[in-house]
Amino acid sequence: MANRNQTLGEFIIENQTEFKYSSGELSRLINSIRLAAKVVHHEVSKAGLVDILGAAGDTNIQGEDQQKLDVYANDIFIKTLINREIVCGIASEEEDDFITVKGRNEKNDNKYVVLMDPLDGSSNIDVNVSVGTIFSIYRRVSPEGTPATIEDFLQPGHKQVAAGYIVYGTSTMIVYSTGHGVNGFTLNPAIGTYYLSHPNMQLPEDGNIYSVNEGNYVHFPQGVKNYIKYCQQEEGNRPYTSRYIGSLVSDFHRNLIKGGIYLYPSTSKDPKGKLRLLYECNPIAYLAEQAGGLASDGYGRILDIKPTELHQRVPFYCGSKNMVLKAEEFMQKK
Ligand code: AHM
Ligand code: MG
Repeated sequence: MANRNQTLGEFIIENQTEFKYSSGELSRLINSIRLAAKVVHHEVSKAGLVDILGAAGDTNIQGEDQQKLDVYANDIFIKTLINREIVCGIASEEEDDFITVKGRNEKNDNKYVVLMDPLDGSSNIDVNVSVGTIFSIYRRVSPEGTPATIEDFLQPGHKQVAAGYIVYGTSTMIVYSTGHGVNGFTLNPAIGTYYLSHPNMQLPEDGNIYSVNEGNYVHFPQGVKNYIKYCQQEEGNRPYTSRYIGSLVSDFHRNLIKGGIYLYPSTSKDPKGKLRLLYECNPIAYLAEQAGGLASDGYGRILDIKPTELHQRVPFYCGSKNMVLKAEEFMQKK
């Protein structure tokens, strides 16, 4: 029976033996993410005061340049991760190339790489709508003692050793998995502590929510158009409800709790879709599967794709198992 008074710190210690590699290291890594997330939470929660405190590009009262929040979040996560001496490399949506981290005594012996989208859906910031951070963690494949290489980052998603997201919503939450189910922790901002609020999260096998930017409808493949019409037909538990925030973390988080499907298909303008495989789709797909759901590019499992580029895009269909299978069926008929 999960103990809802349990803090994230206690949970990490209690469950670290489940991790098949040296447990302390992964715990320190998750700890650094939880710390950076608190700092970003604090800054995001002030975003509405931007007219008072100064916008990005302005100089604040201390003479410091104000940064855009996504740049700020990127800096905070990178600095915090580097300080813990666990990662040998970091890739971020905000960085063209990956960063190598030499580690203690410049020995290049840290074992993990982290890939992240430090502030996803950041266009929502201006209108006070939830945004998120997404992260993905792998063991390096290059030899310890040498600098991280691109191969460390271009691993298929099923090789992830942990993944998760932070949603900066009405509450700030960390949701993550180390391969033993998915757990969610809610931040009590008054004391800076996360509590286990959503133990062992399970994606309902069926749902009645579909989440897609229907403004792109005319550009969707015929299979997706047919699936959307199917969602809107009156039969059984259909028509489904349409819910789309335009912030992947928030849309996925809602569907994870309530049951639903998120779609970002290819379009005639963007044949590979919009979302990034390595730091958006893979970590969300890992969580979906850990919670009993599925994630597909329309034809096969997201986590089996062998990446070829750091910023690769991929069509994305993710959520309740039976809904993703149905969407695939429509895609494959066409
Ligand atoms: P971003 O990384 O530039 O923020 O873009 C990713 C976001 C996702 O969070 C969201 O689901 C999607 O883009 C929304 O795109 P659109 O506005 O095309 O519907
Ligand atoms: Mg993004």
